[in-house]
Amino acid sequence: MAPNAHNISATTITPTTAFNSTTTSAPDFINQLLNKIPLPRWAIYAIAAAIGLVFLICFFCICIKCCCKGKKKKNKDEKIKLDGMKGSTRAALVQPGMEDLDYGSNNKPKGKLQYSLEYDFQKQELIAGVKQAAELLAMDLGGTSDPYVKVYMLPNKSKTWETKVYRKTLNPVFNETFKFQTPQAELNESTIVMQVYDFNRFSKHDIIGELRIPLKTVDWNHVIEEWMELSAASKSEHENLGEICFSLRYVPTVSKLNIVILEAKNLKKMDVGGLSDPYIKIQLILDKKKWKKKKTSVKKKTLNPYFNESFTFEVPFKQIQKVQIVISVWDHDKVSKNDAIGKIFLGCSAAGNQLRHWSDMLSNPRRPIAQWHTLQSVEEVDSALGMSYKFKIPLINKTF
Ligand SMILES: *[C@@H]1O[C@H](CO)[C@@H](O)[C@H](O)[C@H]1NC(C)=O
Ligand SMILES: *[C@@H]1O[C@H](CO)[C@@H](O)[C@H](O)[C@H]1NC(C)=O
Ligand SMILES: *[C@@H]1O[C@H](CO)[C@@H](O)[C@H](O)[C@H]1NC(C)=O
Ligand SMILES: *[C@@H]1O[C@H](CO)[C@@H](O)[C@H](O)[C@H]1NC(C)=O
Ligand SMILES: [Ca+2]
Repeated sequence: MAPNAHNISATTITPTTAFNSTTTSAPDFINQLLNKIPLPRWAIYAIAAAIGLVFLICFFCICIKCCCKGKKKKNKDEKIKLDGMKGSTRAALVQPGMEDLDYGSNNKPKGKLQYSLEYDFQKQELIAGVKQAAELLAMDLGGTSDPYVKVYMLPNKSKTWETKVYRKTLNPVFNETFKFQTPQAELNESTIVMQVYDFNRFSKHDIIGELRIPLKTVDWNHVIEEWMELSAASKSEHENLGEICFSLRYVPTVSKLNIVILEAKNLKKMDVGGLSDPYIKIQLILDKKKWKKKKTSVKKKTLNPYFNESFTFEVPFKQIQKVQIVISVWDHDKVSKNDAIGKIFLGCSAAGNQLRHWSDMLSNPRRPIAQWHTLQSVEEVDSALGMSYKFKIPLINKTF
């Protein structure tokens, strides 16, 4: 406090002194000035030294901060490079199964897409152009992809357009436009979605990345045409994947969690021109790690399987608050690797219907509570769980 006060008095004195002694030499001037300050010399020197020290510390702080920033940035760059390398070798050697995706790879660049947007006020239609993509993430053996783009509008996903598939390229030129009949008044609430997929002959197509453009931000006086980085498709909306019914029962006294998988219906067809062979996997997750898992038998050629299979897990009461249950529906496939049709997860960190089911179970110990659930996309659930799975080599590689 004290040095500060003296500092102020010193500066207030300065102007008058300076004005009176413009002709005196510098040392004299400083001496005069020091004499006018009602403090002993040593105190003034001490204050000056203190102020100097403070400045020096500030200077060092700034320097250190600058250096650290540089270092951090470098680390990040290295990390990205490492990730990218890992990704390309992985893609080149094997195709990871859906459940083996490494969620750290969500940060990996997906590539970029050049699109255009235009609104025809006369016809009340939106014209969305998919121009070209560049530097797409490789999804196939040999470090390439077979890209195509799906375009649709939200919230009313009435029509989904698709471009042609371009084989074995990471820089396709699509040059296609798609029209959406949309009244002007609804533009503000709409979002255009462009998703870049990798086509696969015998298995589920992988999504490479997506753009989501909220139309209220667009200035319709011009034709928009620009490049944009693709982001991970984590927020994809619910296409109709199907529904599943199961019951949950928890008995705290014996630490038993009982799950009865009852049935599923309207499952999405995974085999081209055929029915699926569904089975259900139940996975318990604790602290973001796979803990326990079980699965049902496979039901042949049906989209509405009936299971009525019961599973019991030992879950101590202190874990029940932390555990997450992932219930996923799979299509058993003898030819290629199995595909997940959809998933949901329950637990205290779940939301909506799933959270309701979970808390109903907890508030009714020993009683089985059954409920239907709408399946969500694998990507959506996995990104909500933020899991990091171990990478396993699948038995059968996805080939073209
Ligand atoms: C894109 O399509 C338009 C018309 O459909 C054509 O005039 C143009 O040359 C095409 N551009 C490329 C790069 O293929
Ligand atoms: C859409 O939003 C913009 C700005 O937010 C506003 O100027 C415009 O009037 C809105 N259009 C309609 C049709 O609501
Ligand atoms: C969505 O569709 C409903 C009825 O089909 C319509 O009333 C509504 O305005 C549409 N909303 C948008 C944003 O297109
Ligand atoms: C379901 O299984 C239980 C025992 O496992 C059995 O008692 C019950 O009758 C079965 N329900 C139906 C509808 O098959
Ligand atoms: Ca492919």
